[in-house]
Amino acid sequence: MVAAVARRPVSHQQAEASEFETDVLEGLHAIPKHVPAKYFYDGAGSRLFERITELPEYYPTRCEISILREHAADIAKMIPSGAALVEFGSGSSKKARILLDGAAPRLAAYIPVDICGEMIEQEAAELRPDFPQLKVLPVTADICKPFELPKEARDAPARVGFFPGSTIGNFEPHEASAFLRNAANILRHGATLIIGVDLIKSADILNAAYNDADGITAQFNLNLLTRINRELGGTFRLDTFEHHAFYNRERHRIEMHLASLKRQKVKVAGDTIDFRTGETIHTENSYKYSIESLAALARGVGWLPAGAWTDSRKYFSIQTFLLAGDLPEFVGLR
Ligand code: AVI
Repeated sequence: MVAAVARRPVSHQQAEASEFETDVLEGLHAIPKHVPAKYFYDGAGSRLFERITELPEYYPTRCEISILREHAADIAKMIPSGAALVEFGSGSSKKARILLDGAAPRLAAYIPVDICGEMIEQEAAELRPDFPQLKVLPVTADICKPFELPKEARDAPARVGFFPGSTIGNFEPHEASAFLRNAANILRHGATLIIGVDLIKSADILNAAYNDADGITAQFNLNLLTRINRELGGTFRLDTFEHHAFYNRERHRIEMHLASLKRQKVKVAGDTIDFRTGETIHTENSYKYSIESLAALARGVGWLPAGAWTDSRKYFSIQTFLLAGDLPEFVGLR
């Protein structure tokens, strides 16, 4: 006989909490040890990331905003009249505002999509008074998984995806391909995609951006251990781990790690984890692309390069892609 099990509905938060535990334990028992970078962003982590974006060494945010401002008119030309603008992982919508300043009157709707429903609802409430004619229709979803757009976006003559911040660089290349494929399935035929991507450059500039003099990136990295201690009953002593970040030239990526300063045992969710002196937890990869290497990745899943712009030092890029249909002339840099 099969016993009947009364199933209680699992809340989104409960599901996320157990996924956190599973991912952390799996990663800490693996060789080499690792924890997914998405877990950086609890309240304190998100505030520390905001501070990173203002650091003198961390150029990406400033460069991206300068490109968006300088080339706003050209970028806006990639947004057809009546289109719906879908921002993937929108967070604060700060960069979308630059596009909306020019394009809002021509848009059917703006759809910010983020896993954190509370944050995008709040952002939407702040955007509406500034763009009273624009339909702002937030969607709470994981941008790496299939999700349905609101009817206004499905019925629009075209959909334009916006994925700023070089967040694509925090995906492994196969995950970046999967994201681009998922975006194509969601935005469908005739869509445009506008992506902000950090570019390959000298190791000195990259190393400085992830090893700031004020130690904010170190705090951001170590905050992951604070989160594990708080949410998973961890016993990490933060003064026994050190922030390491370096550019891996072969793989075109910044790697962030937390290195154990001594041999030690740490408890997490009842499990014991052994560390050797110098052993690290790999916490983040931040891949850097060239215009060509991102184009190759995008082409592989059906997106055709349509435009690219950089800042004057060629540190960062905004690149646009079209899903199918007639190709207009490539604009901006080659
Ligand atoms: C969010 N992401 C694009 C940042 C980056 O540069 O990879 C996260 C970050 N990690 C350390 N500093 C900033």
